[in-house]
Amino acid sequence: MASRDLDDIVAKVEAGERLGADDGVRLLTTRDLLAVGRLARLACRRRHGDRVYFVVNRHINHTNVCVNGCRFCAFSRKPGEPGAFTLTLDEIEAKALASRGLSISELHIVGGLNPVLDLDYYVRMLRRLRRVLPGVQIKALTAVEIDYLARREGLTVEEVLRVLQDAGLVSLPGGGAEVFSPRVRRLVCPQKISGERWLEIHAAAHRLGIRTNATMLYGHVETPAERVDHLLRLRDLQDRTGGFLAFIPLAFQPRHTALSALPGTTGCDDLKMIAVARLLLDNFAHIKAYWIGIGPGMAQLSLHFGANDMDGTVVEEKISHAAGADTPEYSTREELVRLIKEAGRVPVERDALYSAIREY
Ligand code: V47
Ligand code: SF4
Repeated sequence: MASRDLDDIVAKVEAGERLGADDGVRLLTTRDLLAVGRLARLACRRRHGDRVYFVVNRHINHTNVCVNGCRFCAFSRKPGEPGAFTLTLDEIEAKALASRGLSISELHIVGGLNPVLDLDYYVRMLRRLRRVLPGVQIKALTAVEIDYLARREGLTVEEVLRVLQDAGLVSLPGGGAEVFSPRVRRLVCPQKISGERWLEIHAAAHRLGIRTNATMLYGHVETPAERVDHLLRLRDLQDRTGGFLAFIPLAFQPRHTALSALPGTTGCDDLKMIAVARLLLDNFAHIKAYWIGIGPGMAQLSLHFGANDMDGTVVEEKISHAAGADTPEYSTREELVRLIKEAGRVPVERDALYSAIREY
């Protein structure tokens, strides 16, 4: 029997009423996982019916050199440290071209804050990729990288975004958001831009017509209230701009990081995080289950807990795998279609901006 202590929240969701911070904390902390899942599934199916999206994409990490040193990151290296790499434009082009046979529709490009790379490197990268793969949309550079480039070049964020947009940038990935709480940022990423700055940069992108994603790195030192605060700040900005495409909860992978003593997330936590995101982010169309972080099986289950997107084929993933993720690094179109169909849903292949390419 389901417990009755969420009855008032159930009534709100059924009536299509907006949930508040207290509701969010209660949903995150209840033991009644299935009740939360049922509500999230209702909210998701109201919007999307049976359709679940996926994208045939490729990730490229152009450099792991980073001056920031976030404590949860096992991917980055200081300039000159063993294992540091920076890809040349020829190497980036070769990686992109290697995926040509897969008919990818999105390139996802992120890296560290590398003092050697100037705006011109990124402009030439985007132009070259657009020339060799003209039909492929490029989602590149987190708000953290945009801020770094603006400061490095003495330009405003708007100026940097405009230059990148002209060179072919279509959207920004959601990285760098972590948890907005200043307390959490002080503990896990003290050198990173503030939550306010992250939100400002996404607002600037939205003003220029650049759509963006949002993430939250969960499962380290944050409290339930801090998770909820993060989601509500995203919801506020989305009310003002409507520029966010998707929210992606990122499950913290602790191995090889300065926080390796932490245990990482559990299956119940992963499912609840997806469900609560769906319920609180009532103005976000898409909640993505990132199978790289939680595994293909959990990502498939999360389609019954409010997720409507399985992300993509990815091909090569370095950030979560540097931190010990034991998932594969790539998937195939066929495997994503199979996972979605076996969950009883209709797979829809999409591009970076969520235009449908093909229904299976
Ligand atoms: O911002 C770093 C996270 C992010 C770890 O927009 C870690 O479609 C887990 O933003 N364990 C970058 N996560 C990845 C990212 C992303 C991924 C997939 C899709 C999209 C999208 C965006 O990776 C960073 C940071 O939050 N990260 N270290 C770690 N140990
Ligand atoms: Fe650098 Fe990003 Fe890693 Fe932080 S998470 S150290 S900003 S690469």
